[in-house]
Order: sequence, then structure tokens, then C-alpha cells
Amino acid sequence: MALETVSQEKTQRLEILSPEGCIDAAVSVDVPEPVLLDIYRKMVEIRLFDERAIKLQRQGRLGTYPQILGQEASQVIPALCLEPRDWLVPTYRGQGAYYARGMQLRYSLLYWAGDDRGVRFGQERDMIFSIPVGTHLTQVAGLAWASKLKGDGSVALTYLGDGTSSKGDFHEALTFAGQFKLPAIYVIENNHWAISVPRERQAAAKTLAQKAHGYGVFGLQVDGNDPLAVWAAATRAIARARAGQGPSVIECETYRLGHHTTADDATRYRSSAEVEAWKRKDPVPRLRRYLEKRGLWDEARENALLDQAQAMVQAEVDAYEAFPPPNPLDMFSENYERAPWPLVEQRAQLEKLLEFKADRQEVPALPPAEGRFP
Ligand SMILES: Cc1ncc(C[n+]2csc(CCOP(=O)(O)OP(=O)(O)O)c2C)c(N)n1
Ligand SMILES: [Mg+2]
Repeated sequence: MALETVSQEKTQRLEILSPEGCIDAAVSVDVPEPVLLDIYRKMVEIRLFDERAIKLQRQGRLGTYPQILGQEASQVIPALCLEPRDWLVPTYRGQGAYYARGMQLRYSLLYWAGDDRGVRFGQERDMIFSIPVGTHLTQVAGLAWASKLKGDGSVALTYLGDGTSSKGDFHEALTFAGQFKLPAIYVIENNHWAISVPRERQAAAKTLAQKAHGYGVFGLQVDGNDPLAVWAAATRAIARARAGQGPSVIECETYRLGHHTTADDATRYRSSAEVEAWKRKDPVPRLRRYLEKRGLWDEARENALLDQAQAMVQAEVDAYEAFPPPNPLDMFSENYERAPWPLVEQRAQLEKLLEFKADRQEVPALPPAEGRFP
């Protein structure tokens, strides 16, 4: 009888840029200059948008909104590394990912106003915001499987939170993706909180990246507030997937600087000292310092970017508010190829109601649906 070690996977962590914007020469990475500048611009633009969206919600001009403040690097960069033919499946906290792929932010505002025209932003390989946590993970395995069967060279990249990595969907998706060696990339945005549940209480595992090993999937933890490390990890995972080497899990260790959503008050369950400590690792000034050190950025360029970004955000808000009100009857469309009878009846009832309202007549009481409900 012998006791042998049959598996000894190690989980690595990648960090390249210090919070002061200095580079670790031993693991330096060669991000092309235009890409670096594009990453910085997009992070700044989405941050301004995020701030504005919060104000709109507080003014009653937007519904519940999930901020991405502090997570700009882990949001924007993986999506930016994709090609147009690739699939992107963001979560509800996905504004940065969509924006990196070219979505006009007016659609994000429409979506968070509860208007389903917000999902018609015209990028057919970007799936819609996933509100139920984790249900998209197996769908991503499905997209990657289809891509492998077709041999079209595309990959599927998705995001999930630290809390979502505890769900059964994650297990099912990774089992499948690992077994079929699929071109799928799972980016865990470990922002340290799942609403009010801290990361420490979420899983006994030391890292979330190491979970990948149990499925035969490549797993790597990166400093998710380090734009260079996120870029290096994302490009590597995408290249592996495209070369037929299978799926990856990238755990981006970052921090949700804001509330869970505008419906939350995070001061009730976490200390301001914790938040302040994470502000020092903020990815946006971190990259700016690095760009300045390389002579690629200065005060004048920063001011020009802020002016241009403010104008872009204002134009998107104006475009959002200029949309004509939605037709309430739209809620019945596109759910079924052939709608079941209760929906057909309800639609007819609503249509009648809307006609009465339009005529300013008194609204009649609706007749109950005829005895077919249990
Ligand atoms: C299936 C399902 N269960 C519960 C919820 C309610 N819910 C919304 S966000 C959330 C926590 C998610 O935390 P995490 O995965 O860490 O993502 P984060 O919000 O931090 O980005 C929960 C439980 C949901 N949206 N869907
Ligand atoms: Mg979280």
C-alpha cells in the first residue's frame, strides 16, 4: 500500500502594477500603447457614467441601478480583449463590459428604467443583462460548445460575482466546460461582497480561482484593480480558448466601493475603514500614474478626456430621455411564438383599458377571466 500525491495543483496570483503605478519588471507585460490608452479612456468614461446614473436614480429619473465603482478594470478589460465574433455574457453589474464592446449607454439607462428597449442595442453576440445570479453560466458553456462544434474560432466570455461562485450553476458549467474542453472564459469579479455577505463567509476555499482545478479547468487569481494584470490574464485565457486548450477561470480580486445597488445601504454592514483601504488601490488613478510615468498622459490630456467624457454622458442621458414612452402592450410581445390564452386575454383587456384612458373616459371594471384558472 502506498500513499501517493496524485494531484498537486497550485493557484497563482498575478499582480504587475503597484498601487503607486510602478511596474514589477519580473512579470512585466507588453500592452500596446493604443490599447493602454483605450483602457484608461473607457475606465474614466464608464466611471463618469456610473456617477451620473446614481444621480439620475436619486432624482427619480432612473430605476434601481447597480454601480460598478472600483471594478472598472475587471469590467472593461476582459470585454475589450474580445473580437467582434466572440460572445459576451455580462451580469446585471455589466455596464463596463457592454460599453467596452461599443454599446451606447442610453440603452443601459433604458434597461435600468425598466424599459425592454434597453436590450435592443444591436450587438447580436452580446447577451442581455443577467439578473438571476448564475443562470447564465451554463448558457455560456452552451455558447462555447456551439462555437466548438461549428469550428468558427469564437470564444464565450462571461462574468460572475464571488457570491455567484457558490451556486450550483457554477459547478455544472465548469464540469461541462472542462470535460468538453470548451472555449469559455469565466471571469469572477470577487468584489468581496455578495450584497451583505462578505467573501470570508462565502466559501472556505482560500481563493475562488482554485475551484477551477477540480474541474480540470485553468484557474488564475489576479489583482483585479491592476489593469495590466487583468489584461495579461484575459488575453492569455482568450488565446488558450481560441487555440483549443480549453476553458479558464480568472478570479479578479477587486472591491465594490459603492452600495450593492441604489436600493442598498452598505454602511449598515461594513466599516468605512475597509472602504478607505480599498480606495487606495483604485484602478483608475493607478493606471493614470503609470501612463504619466511613461510620458503617455498629463494634466491637459486628462482635462480634455474629462470634458469629452462628460459631453458623451450628457448626450447619452439626453438620448435616453428623448425616447418616446414605451407602449405597455410591448410586455406581451416576444415571450412566446404562440402566446397562451391567458396572455392573449390579458393583452386584449389592457388594450381596451389603454383605449379608454386615451379617450379620457371612465375606466370600466375588467371582467374576470372566464373560469379557466384553477
Ligand atoms: C437566482 C437568484 N437568487 C438571488 C438573487 C438576489 N441577488 C441579487 S445580487 C445577489 C448577490 C450576488 O453577489 P455576487 O455574486 O458577489 O455579485 P455582486 O453583486 O457582488 O456583483 C443576490 C443574492 C438573484 N438575483 N438571483
Ligand atoms: Mg460580489
